[in-house]
Amino acid sequence: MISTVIDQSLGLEFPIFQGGMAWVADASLAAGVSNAGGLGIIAAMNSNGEQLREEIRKCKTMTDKIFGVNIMLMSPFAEEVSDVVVEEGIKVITTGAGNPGKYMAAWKEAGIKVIPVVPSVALAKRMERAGADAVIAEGTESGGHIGENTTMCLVPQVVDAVEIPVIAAGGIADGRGIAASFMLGAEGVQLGTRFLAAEECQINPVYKELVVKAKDTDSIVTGRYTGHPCRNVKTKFSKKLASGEANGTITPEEFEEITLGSLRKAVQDGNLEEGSFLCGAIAGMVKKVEPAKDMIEEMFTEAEKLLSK
Ligand code: TUI
Repeated sequence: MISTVIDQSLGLEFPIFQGGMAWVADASLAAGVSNAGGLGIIAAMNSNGEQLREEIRKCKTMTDKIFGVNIMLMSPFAEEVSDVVVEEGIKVITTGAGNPGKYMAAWKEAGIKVIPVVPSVALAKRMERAGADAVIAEGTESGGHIGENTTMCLVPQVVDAVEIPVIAAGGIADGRGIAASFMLGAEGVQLGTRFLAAEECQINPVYKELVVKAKDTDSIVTGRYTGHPCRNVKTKFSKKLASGEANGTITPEEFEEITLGSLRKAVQDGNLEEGSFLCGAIAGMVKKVEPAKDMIEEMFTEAEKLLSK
């Protein structure tokens, strides 16, 4: 049985987090993963304080297990949602796309475990100094907005640089990836793309089908020239953006305009013409839609077998 400081300190059955995917990670998915023994996470990204409170309360009716909230620090609502998590008694927060330093004191005072996502060693060290309880080292294989370093290179370097536990993310979708993460020194894993295919995940069926049908070469990174590179499923839309970026026919300002709201169009409407279907480079390994519980049990059975070799 795989057990680490992460599952022990959070009271999980398995040391696995579900990524706080914007527009995707709602009460249904978070409760599904938490009920399966992992840490389900609600994404606060697109919610204001009251919308997040409603989603948290809904999740409490769907599971009596621990679940977390991901706060996207670029959100215009970051300030208000940072209060709501305290008021609602949330025990774990993950953060992305910025430095959670200014909220740290209030969260720690409320006894919340704060686990920032970091794309580099420098940021991991800064987060440790600021009081983070652990960090999620996220490689460029991840879906959505990404850093430059790969999971294979980033995780061991972060493990060597900090004393707090490290959770590996990016390019993990089965027991082999989980076992590999532990070999790199991680104490846990975070998966996003695999959970897009969970039965409990409420995304448009068009999105699920794109992920399940994807092969190894079907993810594409767009928007490097805006300073916010983003990994998506290769579609006519994302390929058009990539070529406009490469040949200069779409300016960075036009790019931002075209992609504004495009994630919502993918998740809710399955809009292939104007939607950004964020996914990781591992989408080619996600083969079927199934309950989160079946995914987690199968992955940990496989990881345990590999690690005991
Ligand atoms: O946050 C992510 N991935 C995301 S967020 C997202 S939603 C979105 N939609 C439209 C525009 C912007 C976002 C889709 N995918 N991953 C975690 C992550 N955090 N990756 C990189 C970082 C990061 C970057 C800079 C963390 C900290 C940081 O700090 C800079 C600083 O202020 O020191």
